[in-house]
Amino acid sequence: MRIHWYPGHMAKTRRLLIESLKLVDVVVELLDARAPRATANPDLNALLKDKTRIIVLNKCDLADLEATKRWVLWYEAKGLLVLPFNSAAGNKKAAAAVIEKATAPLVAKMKEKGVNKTVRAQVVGIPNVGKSTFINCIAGAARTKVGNKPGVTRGKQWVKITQYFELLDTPGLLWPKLENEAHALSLAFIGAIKDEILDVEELAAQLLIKLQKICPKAISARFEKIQSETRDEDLLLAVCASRGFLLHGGMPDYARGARIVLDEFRAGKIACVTLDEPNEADD
Ligand SMILES: Nc1nc2c(ncn2[C@@H]2O[C@H](COP(=O)(O)OP(=O)(O)OP(=O)(O)O)[C@@H](O)[C@H]2O)c(=O)[nH]1
Ligand SMILES: [Mg+2]
Repeated sequence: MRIHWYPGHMAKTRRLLIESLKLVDVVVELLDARAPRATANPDLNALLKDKTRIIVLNKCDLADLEATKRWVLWYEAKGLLVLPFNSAAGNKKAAAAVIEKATAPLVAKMKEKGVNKTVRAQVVGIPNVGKSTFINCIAGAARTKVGNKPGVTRGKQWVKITQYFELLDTPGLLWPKLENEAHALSLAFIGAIKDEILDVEELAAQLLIKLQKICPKAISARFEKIQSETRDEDLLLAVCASRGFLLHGGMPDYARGARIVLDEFRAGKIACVTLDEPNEADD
């Protein structure tokens, strides 16, 4: 399945990012803990230059715990500050503390000059990764709009946390070309690409094939008609059979089956899985 993606507003979002980087001391890059590699923007290294950067492995409640530990070690080995986090139910102190740690040298330097530095942090990441939720978590209140679909935040928004600490929310940024097909699929599985532009039945079928490989027991437990011997091309049919999704005339309701597979996967109801590993060849 080839995923074509070139929305016009992404170019604008990229410009916005470049502009706003000039205003901040630190960048908090939110990755989805279920697919840290696929959700890392390959452009960001060049854009950030030597800007202080923190990695947050967000939605870690939906990812495989052991895989998250491996990703944390991998980022730490690169000398980066990294925090596995659940923004939907997270410890706001832990998130604020990691930003404080990253900016402590700058704050101390300014203090020596008699200035109480206001730390400004920008939160960046792909659409729907949880940027606005992360900011609300630190703020302890619903200060930015969130939603369970990509493209909710449309412009930049400053959120003042304390007199000396401000966070910048920005729209999600997807790079224009998704050259790596596996990464493109992962982005679509986790809901970073609008379903409206995708063939959801094909997407759900691909997701079932992937899950059958990485967590066969969980997938059979969720959809009882899926067995270890179920062929790849019959997985969606087995989902429909498991839930009794039939159209008039007895044909399987593939559209409904596909919707359920995507929704339940994204909500972590099938299994907590991580789709990519830190030691793959393309590092
Ligand atoms: N389970 C879980 N859900 C989360 C977490 N963080 C965010 N969410 C959910 O993910 C969805 C997207 O969150 P947003 O904060 O709107 O994402 P965003 O990155 O700001 O998205 P855009 O503004 O569209 O780029 C919402 O339904 C949140 O409740 C998390 O750590 N765990
Ligand atoms: Mg947002």
